Amino acid sequence: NPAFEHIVVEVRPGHVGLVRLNRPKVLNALNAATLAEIVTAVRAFDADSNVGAIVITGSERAFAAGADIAEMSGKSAADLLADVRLAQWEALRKTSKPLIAAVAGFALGGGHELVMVCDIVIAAENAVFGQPEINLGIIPGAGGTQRLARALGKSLAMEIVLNDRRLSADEALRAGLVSRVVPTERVLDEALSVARQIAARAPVAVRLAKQSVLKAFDTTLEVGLELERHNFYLLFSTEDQKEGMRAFLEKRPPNWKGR
Ligand code: CO8
Repeated sequence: NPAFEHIVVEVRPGHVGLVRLNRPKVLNALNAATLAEIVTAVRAFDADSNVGAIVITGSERAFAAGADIAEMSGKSAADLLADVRLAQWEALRKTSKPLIAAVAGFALGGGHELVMVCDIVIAAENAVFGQPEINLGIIPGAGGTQRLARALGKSLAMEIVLNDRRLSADEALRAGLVSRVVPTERVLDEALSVARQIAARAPVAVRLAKQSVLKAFDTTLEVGLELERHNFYLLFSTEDQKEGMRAFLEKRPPNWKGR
């Protein structure tokens, strides 16, 4: 797509939208223009009825080595506050379709925060996760402190954020940050395969399933359980619920309509 300079965007077989970060000279550092392109591409896939799941990946050497330090170094607080492109970042959180990260190499700083905004993370054996902002005299600014604490617990989150502790793929798996580790050359195929499987499922159920699981991270159990129950009831208003149960009883595969 010629509209993009820093990323490569394509629809892969099986209704999967793929966003590949492509700034190899700076290990996919996320300057504001790259961030804006990622947000634009993900939003377009989210609105595209031909896409059922979205994969974000980088290169074998780096998923993304963080915000672009060269671009950031001269900024004032007011500059950052006024930069709408940083605020757009929040839009990724509102994506309704599943976001799957295929991570090889460095996922540091803002790159790691991009990983954590994804719903499922598949790691290559060579992946390295961390928040090295402390070395620059700053802290994570795109959700790192909050999502790490929720995902990994206090002690490990503190080591990572306060003392630049980096996690290997296996450590990230044990900590629950990623759900699979695969040989490096297989990481994109594995993520595409998971994405294809999810894209073939009942779309409204997938959407409400994602929304319900995410709720667990930002509210009380009481409110989360209530949302789950409402979404559960809501799905009984879809044709796909009738079809799914009829297909089971008739011992045949379901034919999802997405409504
Ligand atoms: N920004 C700009 N350029 C970068 C970055 C970066 N984050 N990371 C690497 N590069 C550049 C290097 O400067 C180098 O350029 P050149 O070839 O011109 O010298 C090139 O990429 C290759 O890097 P190295 O030579 O350093 O490669 P190594 O294999 O020796 O080291 C590392 C790889 C360990 C990843 C190292 O490059 C490094 O430490 N990078 C910086 C990591 C970092 O500190 N990241 C955090 C940045 S701060 C941040 O992310 C705040 C987030 C705020 C939220 C914003 C929303 C996303």
